[in-house]
Amino acid sequence: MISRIDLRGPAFPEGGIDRDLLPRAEFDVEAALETVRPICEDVRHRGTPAVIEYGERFDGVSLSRLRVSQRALDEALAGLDPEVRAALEESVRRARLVHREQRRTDVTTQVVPGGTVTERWVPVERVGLYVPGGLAVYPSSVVMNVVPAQEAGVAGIAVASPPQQEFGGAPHPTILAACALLGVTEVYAAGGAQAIAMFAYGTDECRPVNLVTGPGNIYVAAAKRLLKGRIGIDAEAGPTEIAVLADATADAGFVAADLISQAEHDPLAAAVLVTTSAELADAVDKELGVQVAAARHRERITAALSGRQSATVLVDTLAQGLDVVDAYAAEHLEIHTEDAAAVAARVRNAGAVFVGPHTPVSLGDYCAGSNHVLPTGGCACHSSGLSVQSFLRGIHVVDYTREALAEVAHHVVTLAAAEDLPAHGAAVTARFGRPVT
Ligand code: HSO
Ligand code: ZN
Repeated sequence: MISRIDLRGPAFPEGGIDRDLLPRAEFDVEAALETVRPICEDVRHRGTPAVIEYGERFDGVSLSRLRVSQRALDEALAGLDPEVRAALEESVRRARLVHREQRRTDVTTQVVPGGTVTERWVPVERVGLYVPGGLAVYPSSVVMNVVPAQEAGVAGIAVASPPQQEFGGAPHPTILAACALLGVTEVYAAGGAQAIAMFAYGTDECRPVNLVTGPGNIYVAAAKRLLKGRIGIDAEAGPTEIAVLADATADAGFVAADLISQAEHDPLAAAVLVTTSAELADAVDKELGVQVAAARHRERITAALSGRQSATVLVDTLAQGLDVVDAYAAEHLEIHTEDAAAVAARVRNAGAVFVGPHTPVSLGDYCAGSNHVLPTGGCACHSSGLSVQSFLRGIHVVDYTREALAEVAHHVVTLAAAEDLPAHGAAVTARFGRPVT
């Protein structure tokens, strides 16, 4: 079901691994840009009626307003299964523990006597959090977006999630309940590119936001790319990915279960096993055969595992395995090896690392305390997952006295002259009424 790439022996590219050699889902955001451009423009000019019309066209619902009433939020929470509520509460509690530690304190550096730079951390004023509602419904993503925003001190938090035919055009009730549980009161029944445009440009119902976070489908990703600059974005999340680095000590049943767990998200999801043990690879194949056949979503799991984005990669050594997983830069990386913690410490590129046999990705998806909004598509080599930091800006507050300025003035004048920007130098010398060099 899952294809093999054999990099053992001389096949291993010693000069470094070209990341294009490795499997990756087809996720052509560029192509989707042309589809979303007119939608975003339309929302920009016509506002709410345009968002409602796209909801009719794409989600098959007809709404008179997008904002979900407080009553609907309260009712959703009241109707939430108590077990789901308890699980969400535990998820929130653990996420808060971790994210609270990420808060930044302002730091003042005295550069010279009388000259200081303070880095002040200021939350973004207003954010739009997107919660998808396609193949699956993710109240857990509400937690993963809202908790860091709240811990960062964001004052205005708006959530958008696609309207569901089944629920009279409201977002899924568990999404609404999760919002209510977290104290989020501003929720919109809007999905796709039109939701991102609504956040970016604002409408009569929804004031524009400064930053949009959260995963979504390719149209959401394309709208984020298009509107980036006007708004900040976290990342253009693509299909989910799991990589597993395993040696002969790994439990094939666990590895197969974890590969399947992420393949369950999407026919485009990627599952990559990198191993030093051909025996383990065979055992995992066997387990996949058994476990997939019994899985509820076996169709999309099979599509994901047999797609060109998934593979088993055979290597000779763990060091080579680490090179492969670093080149791949997976959203999620599990380590199933001897001394897994030491191996994990050597990983350079991954959205999140899950250490040892008892730390499956699905724990992190819900209840580890870590965040599950993570960089996909190889972006883990330059970006981090969602955190409190995603919702903060560091502002340098620079404060120099006359004496401190005088002391360095000649250097400023010299550098300004070197860049042929004498007015820059003059702005300094003006303070002293005489040349400073
Ligand atoms: N694994 C997904 C997140 C998720 N899983 C939500 C279950 N629900 C992307 O990290
Ligand atoms: Zn998941």
